Amino acid sequence: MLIVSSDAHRAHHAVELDTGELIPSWEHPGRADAVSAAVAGADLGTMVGPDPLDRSLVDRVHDPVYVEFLETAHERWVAEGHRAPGAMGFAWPARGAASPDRRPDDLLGQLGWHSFAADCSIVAGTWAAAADAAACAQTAADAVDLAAGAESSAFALCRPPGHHAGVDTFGGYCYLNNAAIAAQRLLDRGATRVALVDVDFHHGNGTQELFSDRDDVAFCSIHGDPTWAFPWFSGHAGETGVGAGEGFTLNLPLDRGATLEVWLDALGGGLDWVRGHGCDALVVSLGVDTFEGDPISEFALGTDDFPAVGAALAGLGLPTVLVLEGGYATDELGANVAGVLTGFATTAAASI
Ligand code: OKP
Ligand code: ZN
Repeated sequence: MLIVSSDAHRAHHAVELDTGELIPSWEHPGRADAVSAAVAGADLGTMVGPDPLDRSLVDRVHDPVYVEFLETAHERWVAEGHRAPGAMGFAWPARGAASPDRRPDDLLGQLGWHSFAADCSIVAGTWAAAADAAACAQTAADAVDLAAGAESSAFALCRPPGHHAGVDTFGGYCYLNNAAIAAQRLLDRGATRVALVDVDFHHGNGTQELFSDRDDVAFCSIHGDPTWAFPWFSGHAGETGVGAGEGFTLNLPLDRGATLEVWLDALGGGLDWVRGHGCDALVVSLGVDTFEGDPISEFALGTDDFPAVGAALAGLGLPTVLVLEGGYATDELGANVAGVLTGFATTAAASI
């Protein structure tokens, strides 16, 4: 398994608005460093840096106006003389009350226009980190052999994560949708349909938005039920895709406290659904915030459970790109991610 990572993430350290307080973000540089150390120690494969980012790939996944906004927002923030290190909006186009398609000219207005949550901000290093994370996903997607099975796999050690980033919005610690960029790259390389399985605790609302009207990506997400879990406004079982994409989205919301048994039962259903959709490659949005000790999530998987997650995913027998998403229990994060990857690699090797 090729491992793709970059050090550019270290300059992205932001604050978040958490229950009325501005705090250092739960999504911090120590996360990627912990994953990197654990993955190196697990001897899973060669570690490389990313190839240069293909901007046209990013511009086909996201609105190019949004990508340009992300790239320039911090320099505009500095030029306007604001004191805070990070650019963050504070007013959003509310449901039912906003003029459609009237993007404001002003930076603060655009920060609201292009975001859906105040749990992340744009600091000096954010664009470079997000662009390199996307490049890691692109490079991992280029590394897998589309004619092979699960024995051909790559891990993109992305930070910041990506699955909450939509067509033209950031939020939930995500700016560019790394997993969607990997999926689009696999399609560009000749895959006819890509399965995108999101095992992060939170609903992959950005990924769902990007692909909901398409039939070339089958998207399945297992997550805390949006009646009580972030991002609250999507991820219900009734959301199954729209137009040509009808039937190509599957949401599996679960109650609080899901154990491995409950959770794997849902994943099994999701993987059977994927098997019925004729996919020739797999992208995994790999969050391990399903861990029982995660400080901001409410499932109950143990460190010893994670290899079974990887083994189940390898059971699809598809060439696979695993993309890092969430996981905030920093002390156990490395072991939990390495556990998934080891379970995946062991099962994939046994199936050849
Ligand atoms: C990103 B990913 C904690 C605030 C949490 C939203 C969580 C974003 C999760 N009180 N902010 O899906 O892991
Ligand atoms: Zn998450």
